[in-house]
Amino acid sequence: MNSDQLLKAYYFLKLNRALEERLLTFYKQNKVVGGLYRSLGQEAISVGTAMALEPQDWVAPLIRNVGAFLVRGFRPRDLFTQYMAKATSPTSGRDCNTHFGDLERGVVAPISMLGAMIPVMVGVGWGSRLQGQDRVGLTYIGDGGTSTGDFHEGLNLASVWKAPMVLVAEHNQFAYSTPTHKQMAITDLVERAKAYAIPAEIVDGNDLLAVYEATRRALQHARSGQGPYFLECKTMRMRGHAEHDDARYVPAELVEEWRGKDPIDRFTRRLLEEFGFSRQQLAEQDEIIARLVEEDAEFADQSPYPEGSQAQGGVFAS
Ligand SMILES: Cc1ncc(C[n+]2csc(CCOP(=O)(O)OP(=O)(O)O)c2C)c(N)n1
Repeated sequence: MNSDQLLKAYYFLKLNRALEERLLTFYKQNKVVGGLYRSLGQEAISVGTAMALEPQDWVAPLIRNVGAFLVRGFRPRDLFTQYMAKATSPTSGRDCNTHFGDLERGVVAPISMLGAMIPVMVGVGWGSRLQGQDRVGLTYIGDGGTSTGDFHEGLNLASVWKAPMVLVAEHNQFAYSTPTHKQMAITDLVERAKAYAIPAEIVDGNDLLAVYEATRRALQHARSGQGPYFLECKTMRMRGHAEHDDARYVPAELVEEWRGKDPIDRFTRRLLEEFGFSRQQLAEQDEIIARLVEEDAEFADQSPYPEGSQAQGGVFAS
């Protein structure tokens, strides 16, 4: 990354976190419709992978990938209004949280069933290959999601067809309340990809630059016609599954250990100590972020709910 990109990465990491912190306040005020799923401690994965994409590539973010939406040009207000089911949201209040996309921005809206986006993104990558276009499809999966049938079928299909697809597995130790060792007899998710002859690597998911560089390698591999690539990003889910879940099943020492590996703290230290940024430069970004988050939070708070009569608009082709 050059220095512009480094500063951008800082901006997106901090924006990702500030946005979710503001959402937490809305949640406590009972203004969020449904659950609030956070990516606390996992921000470097969404931001690092999305920043590695080329503009023509496609990405399918899941609930923990707010950072990918931001990198692709969505604003905090898009997430706020989605979470609050406001008429001004990308789905006009018809769907919640991260259940939205935008074909113009190359963002495919997620399907809730875990693993289902893998065959979809295999199709996106393969379709673009058939059209002679240079696009890679990238999506994400949690450790729990790697135990679904769609994961295995999708990876097998991707490998046999050599589809330009990159799968980023966020190994955050828990699938809801189930620790990885209680749902699979392996410790590394890469084993699952290797079973389908897909090249796979383990990445420190809390190191933004490591994630970015590994994703560049993965995309290069997929783009060159060699087929899919699998990244296992080791990380930790620092909150419950969603905010209603106090995660009492997670040992306190484990959370403490990972608090010391916070991806934003680590990246900030490197910017200051290794890449020559000043505290002043970072503080300027923090101010821009705080203003944007407040402006967009206000916008969402003031936005109306949709009219009932509009419920079917955009659902069926006219
Ligand atoms: C096929 C399927 N089964 C169950 C669910 C309900 N569900 C949503 S998220 C989740 C836990 C996912 O754990 P993991 O894949 O490890 O991702 P994480 O939440 O840790 O990021 C479950 C069981 C679902 N969405 N899809």
